[in-house]
Amino acid sequence: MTKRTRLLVPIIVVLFIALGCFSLVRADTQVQEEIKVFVDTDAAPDDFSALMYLLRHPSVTVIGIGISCGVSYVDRGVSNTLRVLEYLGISNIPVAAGKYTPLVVDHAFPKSWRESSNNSYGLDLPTTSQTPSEMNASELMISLISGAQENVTIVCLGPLTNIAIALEAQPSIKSKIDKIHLMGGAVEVAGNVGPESGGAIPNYVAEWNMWVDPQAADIVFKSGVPITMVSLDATNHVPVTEDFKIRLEGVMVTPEARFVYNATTVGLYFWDPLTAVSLTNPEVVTFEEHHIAIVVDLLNHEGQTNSTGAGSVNAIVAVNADADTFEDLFIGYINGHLPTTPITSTPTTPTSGGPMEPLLIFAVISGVAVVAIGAVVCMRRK
Ligand SMILES: [Ca+2]
Repeated sequence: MTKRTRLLVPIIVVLFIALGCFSLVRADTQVQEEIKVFVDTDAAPDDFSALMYLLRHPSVTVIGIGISCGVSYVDRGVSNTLRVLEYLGISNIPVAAGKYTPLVVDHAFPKSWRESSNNSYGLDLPTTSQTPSEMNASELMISLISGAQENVTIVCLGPLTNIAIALEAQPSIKSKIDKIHLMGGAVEVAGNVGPESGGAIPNYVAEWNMWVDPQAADIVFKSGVPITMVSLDATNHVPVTEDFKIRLEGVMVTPEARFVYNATTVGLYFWDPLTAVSLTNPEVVTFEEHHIAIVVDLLNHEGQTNSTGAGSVNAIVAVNADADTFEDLFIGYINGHLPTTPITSTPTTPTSGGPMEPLLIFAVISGVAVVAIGAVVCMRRK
């Protein structure tokens, strides 16, 4: 081998390795398309944890937030959400108050739960000078979705009141909604209203969000807008465990991770966080297609989500969940680290490239490099 060849070989090797690494990084950053999201939430601690995941996720852009009449009182929900944004240093996302009561019924979460919103659930949040939108939640939803260049996904973490009002007031926005991705319902499992109210509300078939405003849920499920429903069937598989808290405590470095640590209570479930994670990574749940009908007027069944077994599919329902994968992704993103778990598409949002793409590119380029080096060496020997 000549002196010139000996100099050329390492240069070619370095060049191809650099190209391989560049393609690896480039392919990784192209893993998922941007998802524009409007979040409608009832501003409970697990809502804030889910919101932080969405705000942290590099593929998600939150364009606005509406507050529904759920666990929090609406005005407190608005101020607490603004304080959460202040805590994260975010000041460019509008937050709007929704309707103070359900459309028809007088259902509400237990008063003692709602009053916890008055002191922001004891969570340490800063005060803020940020002010709510002058629009109400439905008006803000209509305005942002109508004005968006791309279609928008609505993530609903509370009762469906504001969304039903928006769909009825401005049906034209339906064509600009990719889907409504919601936490709620119970298909094959029992509801949680009766058990969690200690029997004070004798409804053992409905989930809280659906029970609070069954008429709103009925409107949304009949709207024709694609729905993915993260039901109790799935969330029952992701309890908040002591192990989760210990694991998070051991690695948390971001404000989001510290907040989630303080906001999660062992014995409850990751209702809204599973909903958020299954938006970006649907592989954490198992989906089934259903035609869901909402019970609106049968005593002690209001808000029941019946899979009728007939009619066209109007909802893709998450019926199971992989707790380990969920926890990896949730902790990874809120803690500012890209998880090692491959990112995949949502059912209606195709991705470009899979986890094998960067490896294949690297392998091909490395192979070409080896062949090129061999050829150069052979030529020089001749
Ligand atoms: Ca919620």
